[in-house]
Amino acid sequence: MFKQAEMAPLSSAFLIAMLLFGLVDSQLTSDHHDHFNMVFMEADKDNNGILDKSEFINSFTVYDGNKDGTVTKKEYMDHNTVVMPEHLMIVDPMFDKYDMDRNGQLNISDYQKFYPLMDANNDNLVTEQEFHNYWVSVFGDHSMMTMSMSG
Ligand SMILES: *[C@@H]1O[C@H](CO)[C@@H](O)[C@H](O)[C@H]1NC(C)=O
Ligand SMILES: [Ca+2]
Ligand SMILES: [Ca+2]
Ligand SMILES: [Ca+2]
Repeated sequence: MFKQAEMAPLSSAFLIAMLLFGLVDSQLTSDHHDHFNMVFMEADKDNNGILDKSEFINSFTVYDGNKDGTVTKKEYMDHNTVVMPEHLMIVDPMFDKYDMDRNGQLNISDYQKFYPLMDANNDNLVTEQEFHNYWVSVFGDHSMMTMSMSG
């Protein structure tokens, strides 16, 4: 295991390497699908296969380690790294997608603006299928990766 202080630089280098040699030129792997499923299941508190808006907003607090209402990229990465280190390469670009106002931090306003993007049929509910389709469409778009690497 890495010591805590070494985590950030190591994981950035790892990410860039994975983006360059892995994701950019390839399709989604089963790890990515696993990660989408895991995030969905973690947020769908009543396990009914539908992520309603309040469940989605509440899922924000899972990442907010110090409970100050803001989730930094480090907090977000730390949570996901602890849960599943091999999912790291997909977590960084997911954070950037959630960050609707692009200020480098997440708060509830970002989540409120983000929710409708996943709701393909505009019925104010996000089904597991909609959630999955959304992320598959994001990561099928290579400009997402380019953006993440340059930003
Ligand atoms: C979220 O952050 C943005 C940018 O700092 C800010 O304008 C907005 O008021 C914040 N929203 C909440 C709910 O704190
Ligand atoms: Ca639910
Ligand atoms: Ca933000
Ligand atoms: Ca829907």
